[in-house]
Amino acid sequence: MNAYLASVLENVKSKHGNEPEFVQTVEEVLSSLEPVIEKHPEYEKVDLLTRMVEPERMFTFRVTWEDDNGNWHTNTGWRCQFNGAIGPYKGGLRFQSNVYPGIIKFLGFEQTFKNSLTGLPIGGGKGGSDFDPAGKSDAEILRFCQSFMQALYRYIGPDVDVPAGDMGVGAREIGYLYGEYRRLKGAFENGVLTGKGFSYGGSLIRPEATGYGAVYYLENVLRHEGETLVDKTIACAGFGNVTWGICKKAAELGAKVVTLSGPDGYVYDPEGVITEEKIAYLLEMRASGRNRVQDYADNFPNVEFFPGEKPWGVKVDICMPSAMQNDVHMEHAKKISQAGVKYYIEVANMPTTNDALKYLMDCGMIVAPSKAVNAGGVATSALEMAQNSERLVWTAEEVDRQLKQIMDTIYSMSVEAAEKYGLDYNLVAGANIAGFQRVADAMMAQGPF
Ligand code: 2IT
Repeated sequence: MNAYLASVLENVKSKHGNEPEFVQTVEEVLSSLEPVIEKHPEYEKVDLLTRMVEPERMFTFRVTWEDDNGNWHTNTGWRCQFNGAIGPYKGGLRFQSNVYPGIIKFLGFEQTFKNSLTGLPIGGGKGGSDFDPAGKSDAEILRFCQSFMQALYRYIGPDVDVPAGDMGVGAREIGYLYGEYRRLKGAFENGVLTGKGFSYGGSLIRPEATGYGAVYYLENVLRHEGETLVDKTIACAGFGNVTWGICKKAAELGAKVVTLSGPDGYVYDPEGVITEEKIAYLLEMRASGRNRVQDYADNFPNVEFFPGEKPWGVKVDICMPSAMQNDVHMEHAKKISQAGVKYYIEVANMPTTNDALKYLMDCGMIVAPSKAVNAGGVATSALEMAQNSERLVWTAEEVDRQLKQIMDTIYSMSVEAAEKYGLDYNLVAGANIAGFQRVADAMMAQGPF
């Protein structure tokens, strides 16, 4: 990292030392940008990077709700409108008890580069609450979502800021949030949220899109090595919506996901999560709200459950960490390398600590970064926005075709950006550079604000 980038990072560290996830993602992105900054002194001249690591706007709001026993609770909500240079702010809402400004900021920063990579007109945003949806009744979730939207609705809109789901926010929550927005605005502005149900403006393939997109990206990586998905084994983490989409598409293309994980441990299914019944069961597990992966082992024969452990170190061809941030630490990276894994394809947002990611790359493993790999989700959200503004409904085939094309383009743009700056086949740096470039161009064009 050159002196300019180092000084930007130092400032972020001193200002956000109590937000380690944000510092981590800034460090990861800046460490790829040295060749770009050296070639473009105009960026340093206007201190573009300091501007880029500062959210345009971030606000906090009170969310008060009543539980089923008549007790009142107060949570905090946040929305970070990180960068709107290339389009309306766009990004999910996360409801999880560990949410705090550092999580929202890291996700908003990642989202800015990811959205840029899609090539579509969406800026970066993220939001959420420290509300814990686990064990809440449907009526409690409804009241929480209504209260959340009452605070947020003035600050979002189809051309302003378009939230979506993330952990803890799925189709049910989006429905409740949208219902409240529509009531407050008195208008059918369904382009204000994505991930909606199909009956009121949701896009076909959106539920599958993040997982499908990840597998489409993976196909490109395999093709580069002269390989295909047929007979490949994949270790996934988590068992949520994204992992479900990976299982489905991988099975369709002849590969098999053999591990899933949860807060309680991981399961190993040597036959793979490949049958319709098994894939559908993941949705049941999620809907049950139990948040237990052991249920999968209890429900299907020949599946082993490893309590309290992670699936990193299982012998597979491909690792796809698809659960959450910082799931893979140095100790896991070493196990992954020892297990002879050839491909490490990040899926969750920032699933790897920076030292572990560097270690895996230094081992010679083929590493792909989440901001490229999981961009199919938000890309399909942008396709949902396009359908809403055109008042049209595209077929599943049409959305899927566009999704695949977008993923192929993200992959090739990343490869080309790395090559352009003499970095060989470095998908991590390539994604950072390609994502940066478009936002930088737009910010330079729009003047200093
Ligand atoms: O991390 C992500 O890209 C998302 N949670 C989806 C965001 C979106 O607007 O669809």
